[in-house]
Amino acid sequence: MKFKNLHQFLRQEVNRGELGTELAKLIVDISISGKLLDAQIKKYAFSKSIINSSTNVHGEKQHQLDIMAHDIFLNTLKDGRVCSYLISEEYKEILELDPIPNQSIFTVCIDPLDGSSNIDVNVSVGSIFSIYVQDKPASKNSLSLKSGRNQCCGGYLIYGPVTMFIFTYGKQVFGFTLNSELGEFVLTHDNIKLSKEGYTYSVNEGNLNEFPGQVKEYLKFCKHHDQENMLPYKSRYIGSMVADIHRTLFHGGIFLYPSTALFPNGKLRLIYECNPIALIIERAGGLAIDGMRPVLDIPIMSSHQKVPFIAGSYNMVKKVLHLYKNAS
Ligand code: AHM
Ligand code: MG
Repeated sequence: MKFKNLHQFLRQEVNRGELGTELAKLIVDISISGKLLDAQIKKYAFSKSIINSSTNVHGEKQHQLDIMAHDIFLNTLKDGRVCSYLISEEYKEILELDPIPNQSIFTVCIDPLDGSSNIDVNVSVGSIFSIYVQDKPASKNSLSLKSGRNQCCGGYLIYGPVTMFIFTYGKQVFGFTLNSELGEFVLTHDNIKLSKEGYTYSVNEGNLNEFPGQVKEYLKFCKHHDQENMLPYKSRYIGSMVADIHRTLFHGGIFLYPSTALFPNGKLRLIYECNPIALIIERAGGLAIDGMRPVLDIPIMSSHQKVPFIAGSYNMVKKVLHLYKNAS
């Protein structure tokens, strides 16, 4: 593949009419936040002095890096002056920024640092983002995002052995890798596709007894022996969604965070965790559902709403969908 950094790529896409200038600027701002955060993670991941005992809006333990990550995205987007509203996992209210007047109205939704509970053991973590463009000014308290189908762009950064930036707008999913010598994201994966079949399942099986019957039945299927059909499937669960999804996207498979008896809406949040991942998975040829319906069709009711989430290779997720439909 010919060398192309993120700026060259975006400029070409703008020239071709595939991408608007303002959206291209937002993508650049997100990539800058990712580079800054990457450096902070490497510096502070094991630093005991910055682990604090605060809790976020969801009552979950917050790592100091969660707060740093939020601040990095907020400040970069503020300076970029393209984003109008920011919704962050780490902040209860919708944040109103100060964009240059008379341009499109963009709302960015972010999970600034997903999987931060894994940081101290050097497991890959990530940032997840979703972008909407609105026609008319929205009121700060009720943004009319409607559903994930309206995202104009969605993606994630994964901070692993190498840092990658995966995103989609239009029809394709692109992957860029941070070249540490150049300090730049370089196009390494053009038009990423997810295989229709997969042979790996990824779920926190400690919750098995709490799962709906359909999920229990599917997991039973994953574990039965049928060599011809590559069963039993392999079990792989990191507990850092970006890492589990990244493996699923590149190797095929299924990721599940279903409802449980205690948490009927699961754990993951719709607008800044599930929707952007669902957009990538669908664009790559896979499927993402909450059990009965595509995640991207779920009406957005509030900023921090949770949904059950099942995503991955098309045929695997379809099988779970059938189990849900047959049971209803
Ligand atoms: P976080 O946003 O507070 O990091 O929580 C989300 C994470 C996901 O990355 C991961 O899929 C999930 O929580 C793991 O949850 P569990 O420990 O219940 O399996
Ligand atoms: Mg998260």
